Amino acid sequence: MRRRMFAGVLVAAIPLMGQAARPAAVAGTPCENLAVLTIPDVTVHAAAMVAAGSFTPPGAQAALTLPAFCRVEATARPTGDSEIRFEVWIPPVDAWNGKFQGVGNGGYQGSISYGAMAAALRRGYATASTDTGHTGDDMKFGQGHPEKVIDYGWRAIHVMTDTAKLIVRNAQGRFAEKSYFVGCSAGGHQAMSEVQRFPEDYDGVIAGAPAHNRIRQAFGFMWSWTATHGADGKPLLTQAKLATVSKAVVEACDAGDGLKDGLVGDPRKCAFDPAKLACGTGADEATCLTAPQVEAIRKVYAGAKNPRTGEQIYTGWPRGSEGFGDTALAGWRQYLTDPGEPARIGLFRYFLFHDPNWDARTLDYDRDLAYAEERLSDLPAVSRDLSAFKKRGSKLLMYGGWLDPVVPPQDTAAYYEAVAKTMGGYDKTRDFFRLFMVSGMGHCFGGPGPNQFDALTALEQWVEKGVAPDTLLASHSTNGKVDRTRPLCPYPQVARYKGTGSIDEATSFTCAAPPAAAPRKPARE
Ligand SMILES: [Ca+2]
Repeated sequence: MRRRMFAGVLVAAIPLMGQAARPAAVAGTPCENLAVLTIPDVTVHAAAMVAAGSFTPPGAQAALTLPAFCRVEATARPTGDSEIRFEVWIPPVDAWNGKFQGVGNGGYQGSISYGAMAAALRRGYATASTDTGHTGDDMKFGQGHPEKVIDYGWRAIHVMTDTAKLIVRNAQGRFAEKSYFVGCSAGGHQAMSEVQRFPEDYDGVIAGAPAHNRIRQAFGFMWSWTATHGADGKPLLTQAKLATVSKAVVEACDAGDGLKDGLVGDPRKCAFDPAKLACGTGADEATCLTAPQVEAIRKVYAGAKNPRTGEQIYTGWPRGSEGFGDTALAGWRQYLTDPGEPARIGLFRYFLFHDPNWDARTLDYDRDLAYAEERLSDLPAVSRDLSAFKKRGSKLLMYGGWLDPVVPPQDTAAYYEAVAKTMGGYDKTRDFFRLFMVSGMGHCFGGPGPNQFDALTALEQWVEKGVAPDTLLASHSTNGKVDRTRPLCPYPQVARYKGTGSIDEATSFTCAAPPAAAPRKPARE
């Protein structure tokens, strides 16, 4: 694995002295003066105070309401082909909580995450975000630009982190006391890359729905698109059919987790077969499945396999994720069935084969996987040895939704199990790394289950006070009104109903070992 450490030497506008531990009375550099910082391979384009009130980010439709901050805009060029834009937002010294927060991105989207920066700033953090070295989500940036693929894979976030910490130090007169990274989806991938490649960068890391198994996920998208489309490229399944399947999954498996609450606790324990919905001869209605539709769904559940060795390349998508809500992201539509071509086909066209006309039907799940893993080793972040991060004393909080139709939750849980095995068991893992799986949650948020929770406060308590999160309190709202709360439990524990009290109240639940693999009857207590 290539690892180009960013040479973070900074010629500061003020003398670097032993000021790190002193209180805020130490003067920093006025915001405007940060524009003249001389940082190797970095150009600071602008540094200016933004007054409290309304701020409309570049390219955005809606304005954000923000407290006052110093806005620094910069570009890093750690290689001759790099063009990594990033921003650093710094609260005035009396509003600063003394901490730094790097925030992640979504998809392959080459843009700065202003919304996430705003959330960090409102909590008093100095914060930074990058466009990861390109603009746009279509992956064409990688064609003939291997260094830009590396920037996307891991370098941009690290360079941003390194540089932003120094800029914050100059602005405030001291380094941040603690640094956090917060991300979901691609941001979860970035989080895991930092944990594995640069364990010194962050004291606390939140990795939501981590898309860190990046290459195999792309093979999974190819597999599931092929499974759900006819030879003519048309989708085999409509929204109505997908919704029918999700309803049938709940009917079949809701009670199997010990509590009939409209949610399937862990879909890996649900053996629902879509053949149960098979149409009668000749019929094709929204409430039933034709034989090709049954086959398509079975293949998506089963996941990509190597045809020669039988190896499972990537897990399938979970039962229940087909169409659990009305939006394209609340089911298979956005990433599997709606697209005219497989999602992330650009990885093959622009990153791997350098052929914009590459035909998905020529994909070889054996040789091409081996080739991709060799050539694109800068993309995934799936190392199971997190000992450098653990040894440093840093903490990692991961979460995933059991209905995620983008990053299959089985892959997230399997990764945690693999790390635990490598690190010497669950006991030696949960002292620095906890996973919270969320029943009834889709991709990063949303879904029929309680899916809103404050992971950052829990992580702050863990990092700063040594109080590890034994539960996270999650809530579900309808029209802005909370109608169910539930504890989230550190994997492999699950929330178990105590047997009395409302099933819509978190206090009626306790975290416990999961029920046996094949539950025979509802848990009593
Ligand atoms: Ca249930």
